[in-house]
Amino acid sequence: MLRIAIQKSGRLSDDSLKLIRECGISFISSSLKLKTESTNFPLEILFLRDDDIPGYVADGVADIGIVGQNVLVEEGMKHLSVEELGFSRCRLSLAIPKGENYTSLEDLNGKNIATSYPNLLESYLSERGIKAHIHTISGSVEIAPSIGLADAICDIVSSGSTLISNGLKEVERVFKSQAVLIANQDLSAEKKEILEKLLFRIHAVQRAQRAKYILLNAPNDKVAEISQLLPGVKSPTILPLAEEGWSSLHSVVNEDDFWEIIEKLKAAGAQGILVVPIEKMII
Ligand code: PRT
Ligand code: ZN
Repeated sequence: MLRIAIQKSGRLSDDSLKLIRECGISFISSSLKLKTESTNFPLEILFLRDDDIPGYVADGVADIGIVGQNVLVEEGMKHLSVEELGFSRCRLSLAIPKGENYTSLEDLNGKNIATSYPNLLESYLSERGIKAHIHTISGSVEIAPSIGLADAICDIVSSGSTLISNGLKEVERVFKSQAVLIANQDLSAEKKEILEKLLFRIHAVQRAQRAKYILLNAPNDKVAEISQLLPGVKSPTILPLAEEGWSSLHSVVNEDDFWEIIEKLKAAGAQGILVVPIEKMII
């Protein structure tokens, strides 16, 4: 049995549960329960505050966990990281009141900066030779300048709307973060094996998220040219259509290349292009 710690309620919770479910792992969850066991995979789920997850994993109370890189690195536990999960993307940024001039980081020399991430901020500033007074506060960091507590803040930004609504502007990006899977460094052979199985499933889910299944029709004399545009996993599947002189091509395209490829395919004579999501992808 492997024990995973995920955030009980917060920005990481839904996507963490969704990932576990997409890996085909079923469990009954209730907002009142602090732990639950899967009914079809040797996994127990603990629901905790995100800040406690790295410590519990390091101590072996949980074997693995899902947490933001910002919390992991702040707590000095980067070495536990196993896999980037691609969700809860955000950044830790420095921001100042929007009416103030800003030319470079030098402007923050000797200033008071409020943050919940003193370690990340301290190492960012000291690497750049800046000395500022860091005030550690645990929440509502964005109001610190307006109540006279600080000249600047260093906080998590995602859309940027919290900064705007508090009259602040982002001036430097200190750290880029996303959710990561972390693991205890001393897992038993049995637990390592379960973790490998889980990672295999996570990779299949992640690959599928980036990939799209594409089907299209093309005149036979264009098939070679269009196949060049559709490398797929190995090479495209080509099937004859009932209509003489036409074929159907099936392949996989990467979401990032998607629109560019579609344009090239149309230009090369492809018709009836269908693009459908893939649920799992094993190569
Ligand atoms: O109760 P618990 O301690 O478990 O949760 P928490 O309140 O400490 O954390 P939570 O749920 O707010 O965030 C969990 C993790 O989500 C963080 O550690 C980040 O890795 C990640 N994450 C992603 C974010 C954001 N986006 C985010 N926007 N964490 C916080 N915010 C906050 C930010 O602090 C600011 O107040 O949202 C505001 C900014 O958002 P925008 O969209 O207005 O820029
Ligand atoms: Zn927290």
